[in-house]
Amino acid sequence: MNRDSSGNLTMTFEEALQQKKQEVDELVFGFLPEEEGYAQMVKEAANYSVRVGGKRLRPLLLLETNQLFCEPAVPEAKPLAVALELIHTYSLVHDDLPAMDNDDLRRGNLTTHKKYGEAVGILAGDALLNLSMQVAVQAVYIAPDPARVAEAIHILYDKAGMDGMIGGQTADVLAEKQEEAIEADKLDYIYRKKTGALIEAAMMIGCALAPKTTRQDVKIMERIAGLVGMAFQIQDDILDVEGDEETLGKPIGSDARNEKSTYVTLFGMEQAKKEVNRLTEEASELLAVYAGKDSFLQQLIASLAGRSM
Ligand code: GRG
Repeated sequence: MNRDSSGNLTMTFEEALQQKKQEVDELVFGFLPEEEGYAQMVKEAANYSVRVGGKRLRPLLLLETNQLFCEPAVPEAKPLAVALELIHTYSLVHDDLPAMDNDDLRRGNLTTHKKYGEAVGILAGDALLNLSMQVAVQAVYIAPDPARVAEAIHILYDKAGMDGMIGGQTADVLAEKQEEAIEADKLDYIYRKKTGALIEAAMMIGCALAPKTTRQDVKIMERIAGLVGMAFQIQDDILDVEGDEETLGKPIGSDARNEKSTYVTLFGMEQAKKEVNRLTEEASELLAVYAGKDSFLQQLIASLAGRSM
């Protein structure tokens, strides 16, 4: 706890983050299926993938961006935030499969296919994507302005799709097969899409759902989130070289083992760290029009640049 200028006790950023993350956890868990019936195993696997942990960054960004424009957040932001986390989780489950990264550990635990087998792993990813849509449409029924929810759902599946995250993942998977080092503009595309697209979706949807925002505001959020997403991915590359395995919950050095081109292999560690800071500062400057530098959202974005997991 800290004291403000009037002597009142206030939560530190870390305490507020933990509290908000716990609220998101409870929100997301509330939409998970009962584990029963002949399809019990796929439900268990889907629930396991969600419950096993994670920073809940994307729903936090969505809800906090919404609150920039309307306090408290509009109720329809909640199903959209959950849907986004479900899409993110499905993407990790599929990314870990033998046909993609073939990883055994995620968030310090067995990956879904390692625990439940490959077929159920694939199905659990599919199920989470399907559930995301079932959850997202619930927002239509509680929204005073369904047109804004339609726009939000459009953004979500556009950013998750073939010109978004799936497009980036495809280019990434294909680039791993190429012999020579990756071209810088292709790496930029992969990072913007594979990692950046869902972060853009988070801030754009948060903004689009607020009653008085304009398309111009949503565009500005896309730009800010694009910078945040790029910094987030480059930091991921840095952590794969310098991170702590226990904190990360997975082995480091996987990029080097797979001879994968990353921002670090292309431009060096020093430049990578500089770039994370530069991108984060630019995002913070643009956001300052909407959010004071000591706001939770600004602090959240700043914390990502120094993250260790
Ligand atoms: C399979 C369609 C499909 C897409 C996969 C997200 C993704 C696309 C692949 C993951 C590859 C990867 C590890 C990228 C680094 C950045 C990233 C998205 C990390 C995971 O996100 P975090 O750190 O994860 O927010 P937690 O566990 O905290 O939720």
